[in-house]
Amino acid sequence: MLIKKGPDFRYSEITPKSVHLNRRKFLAGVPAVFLGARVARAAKLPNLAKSPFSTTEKQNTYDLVTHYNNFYEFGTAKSDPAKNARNFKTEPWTVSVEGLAAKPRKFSIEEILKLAPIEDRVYRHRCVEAWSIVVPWAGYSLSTLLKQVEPLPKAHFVAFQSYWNLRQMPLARPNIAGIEFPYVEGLRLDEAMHPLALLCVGMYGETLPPQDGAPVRLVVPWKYGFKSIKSIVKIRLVDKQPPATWNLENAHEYGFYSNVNPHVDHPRWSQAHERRLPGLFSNHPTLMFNGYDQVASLYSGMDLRKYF
Ligand SMILES: Nc1nc2c(c(=O)[nH]1)N[C@H]1C(S)=C(S)[C@@H](COP(=O)(O)O)O[C@H]1N2
Ligand SMILES: [Mo]
Repeated sequence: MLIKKGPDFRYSEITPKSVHLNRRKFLAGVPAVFLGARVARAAKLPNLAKSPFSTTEKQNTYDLVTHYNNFYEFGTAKSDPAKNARNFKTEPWTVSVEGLAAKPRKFSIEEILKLAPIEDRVYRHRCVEAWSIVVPWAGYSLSTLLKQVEPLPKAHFVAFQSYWNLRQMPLARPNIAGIEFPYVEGLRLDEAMHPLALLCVGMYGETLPPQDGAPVRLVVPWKYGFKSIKSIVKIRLVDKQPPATWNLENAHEYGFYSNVNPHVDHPRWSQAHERRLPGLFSNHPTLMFNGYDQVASLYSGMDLRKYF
């Protein structure tokens, strides 16, 4: 069903008028049989609330942020996801929030969008590859979703899992991408409950484009980018430290914590400086916790060289 009119809220109904009208005009001439595999379009997220966590640094352009991606399910080159995720079908979408919780349940993406006011949060995003970008993400604290299911006292970690489907993601194979799938990540529960940890449903005031992790991803701004898992389908409250994709791949190079830290180099390159895109030179000093000092208390008493 393409444009359904009914009492139930649909993701497509938050599409801006202009896009809707243009699509209608375009679709009017297309036989319905070709419309089965409809693709979610970026839609306006109206009335975004401002966030006190936003940086005032200059934002990168939408064009850069949507054409310089890491999303190995859609290819390993930075330019691959923009091309290969173009037809990624993300409707319908549900996220199962399960495990050690009093009220585990599934949430449709429509429910997630309505759970709390969506905020505009401008974060600096720091990849482990020593480049960084500034993006106006849209979402709300992950804690809002986790509280819905009432984590039990024995839940100490949160495990996340990305969508994985070879029909939609033919490149998402270990022999092609060099990592195992599905992509998985984890946080300690207190990290996941920190208000800075963002459940992200959009960017630049619109829903997420496929290459940036539609329809819902994490953004954990004090950690290296690979912790910010994309296109999430499962969130599980667990008692032990869960597996994380890059740590599984090479535990010597990628730790579970992966806090941005200028004093702990990657074995193959320095983390002391970063390249602030679109700049060409790695000449900006890396900030501890990527500048998000308010998380420091989460790690008091921990040796961050050992727990890197
Ligand atoms: N499922 C999944 N999530 C992922 C990745 C991935 O390959 N697959 N790459 C990670 C890495 S290394 C980074 S730097 C960020 C990139 O997010 P962006 O493309 O929106 O900037 O996504 C992270 N999340
Ligand atoms: Mo990354």
